[in-house]
Amino acid sequence: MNRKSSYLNIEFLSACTEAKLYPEDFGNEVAICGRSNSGKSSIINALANSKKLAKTSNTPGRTQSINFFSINSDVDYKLVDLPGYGYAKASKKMQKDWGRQITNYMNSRESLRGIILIMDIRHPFQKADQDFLAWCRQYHLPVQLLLNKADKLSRNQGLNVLSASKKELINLKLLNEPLLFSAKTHDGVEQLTKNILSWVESA
Ligand SMILES: Nc1nc2c(ncn2[C@@H]2O[C@H](COP(=O)(O)OP(=O)(O)O)[C@@H](O)[C@H]2O)c(=O)[nH]1
Ligand SMILES: [Mg+2]
Repeated sequence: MNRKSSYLNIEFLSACTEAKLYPEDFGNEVAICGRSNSGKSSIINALANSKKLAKTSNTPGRTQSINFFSINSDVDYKLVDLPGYGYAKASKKMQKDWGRQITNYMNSRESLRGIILIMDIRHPFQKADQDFLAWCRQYHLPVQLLLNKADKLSRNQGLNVLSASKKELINLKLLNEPLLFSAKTHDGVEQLTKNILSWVESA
């Protein structure tokens, strides 16, 4: 592993719509979740310094798979791209499918060590985010909040959202520091890389 690089070597493993298709449940993994369009795919690409590892899209809301990636060619370390939630035009059936998929995954996955939660910095802590956070707490999982698309705000505006978000998280008894992030400028990539490695390596 190249420890000097602030990027991760991320390789696609599989896209799964059923729990029985997941890669074997061993080692340590970190899952990325957030509202549709918050930038999950772009963040995975930014972490790998790639443009095409994960598909980015302006048309959210298709039935999605859970996508598994390996980190730094180590079969024990995985990154998991969970389907996004909160898509305004999602049908009842899609919402139910989402709930079923995420519940199956979170309930069954022994190797899950933490959640990276993505919010669009311009629209943080929406109802669906609050629900998801409450859910993470039930599983006693650490949560790393990324305030993504920080390039869309001025530095000062970004810092204001950051400090308000810290307070929100403390109220929810979630103690990991939120991060200002931009998948576009790669602001925050270095810190997130460190945090992911410390989660998967120290478990
Ligand atoms: N300006 C800016 N746009 C972003 C950023 N991250 C994602 N986007 C854009 O937001 C849209 C949704 O991104 P995507 O990665 O597909 O989101 P996902 O649905 O959460 O996987 C795309 O048009 C991206 O180019 C960011 O940090 N800054
Ligand atoms: Mg995506």
